[in-house]
Amino acid sequence: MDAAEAGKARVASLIQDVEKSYDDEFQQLVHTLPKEEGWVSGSLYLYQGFWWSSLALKPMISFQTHFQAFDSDVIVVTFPKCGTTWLKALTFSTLYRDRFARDEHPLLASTPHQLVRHLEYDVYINNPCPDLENICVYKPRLLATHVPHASLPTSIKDSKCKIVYICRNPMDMFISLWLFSNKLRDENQESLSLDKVFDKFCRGIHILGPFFDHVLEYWNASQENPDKILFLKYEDLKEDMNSQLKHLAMFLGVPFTVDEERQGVVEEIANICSFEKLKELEVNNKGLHTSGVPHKDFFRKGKVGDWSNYLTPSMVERLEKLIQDKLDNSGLTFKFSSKISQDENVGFA
Ligand code: PAP
Repeated sequence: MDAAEAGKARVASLIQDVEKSYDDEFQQLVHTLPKEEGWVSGSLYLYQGFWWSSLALKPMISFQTHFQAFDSDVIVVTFPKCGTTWLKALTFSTLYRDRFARDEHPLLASTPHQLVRHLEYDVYINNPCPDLENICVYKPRLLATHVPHASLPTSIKDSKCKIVYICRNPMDMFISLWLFSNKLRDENQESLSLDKVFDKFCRGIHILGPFFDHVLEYWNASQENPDKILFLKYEDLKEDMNSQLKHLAMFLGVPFTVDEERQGVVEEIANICSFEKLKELEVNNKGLHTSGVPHKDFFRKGKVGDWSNYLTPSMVERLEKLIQDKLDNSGLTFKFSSKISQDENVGFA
């Protein structure tokens, strides 16, 4: 069995196991929730205004109920397929850069997802009260989640811990999610057609959807409290990694020194975390993540604007309208192409 087949089998069996593990109380809760067919196996449940997979719902509620934040914690929050893998690598490499020698960078031996553990898709999956002190080898603790702002554990909101959020233009995010979901579908499931999932996406029925609600919650919270939440965009990282990295380091309270800048530390971090570098490392090409996803499936094309190879003009038109409706007056804009021109900006800069 190759990694792709092993991944499909693992995802399907994990979802079955998790669903079987629902106790009576949880079953009762689940029965009250609106339900839709998932894009992979299992179902999507609408919980606190967002669609959760049957795999992550229970662990997310454990996380929400039991997690105690420290003031020193750093939480990477992402919308799925918006740069989770990349931001984990960048934040880890920036925050802990004085802990390892350059030629012994932990990213050479572990995947970004192993170094920055995901709360609901990893650490809380098999354990409602995981030992986070042991799980987080380096301190301050650095962890990741997709949880919407309104559903964050109170201690994250009330403490001084920092949140780094990343999102991406919804067209590239959607295509990435569609292709990723198709890779993970069971052998006996048909591939998801673009038409069918596009309509679901526009109606917000997808993992952690609606996309715009998730993004706007964090956008508004970051505007209100910029010292607490750093709001990043995938396209900005692609366009100007060095200044984005300096901004990240400053936000985390570990600004690059003049000496570090002279020595090229910023460029080194950008380089080791780059799509090209991570994609070719052996560690990212073998094995499965705790959620069953083959590690290599977190790396596909890593480009801005790939949506133009898939979306039809009428799909683009529908999405542009949706973007305008949702983001109007929010001050949030997206870039849709790596060669930015005024025409290619929707949302609108
Ligand atoms: P997740 O939310 O499921 O953990 P996430 O890492 O956000 O996944 O999404 C994967 C996307 O990020 C893929 O995009 P694509 O399908 O459009 O190609 C993947 O290629 C891209 N990606 C992964 N690592 C990097 C990186 N180092 N630099 C840029 N893009 C990356």
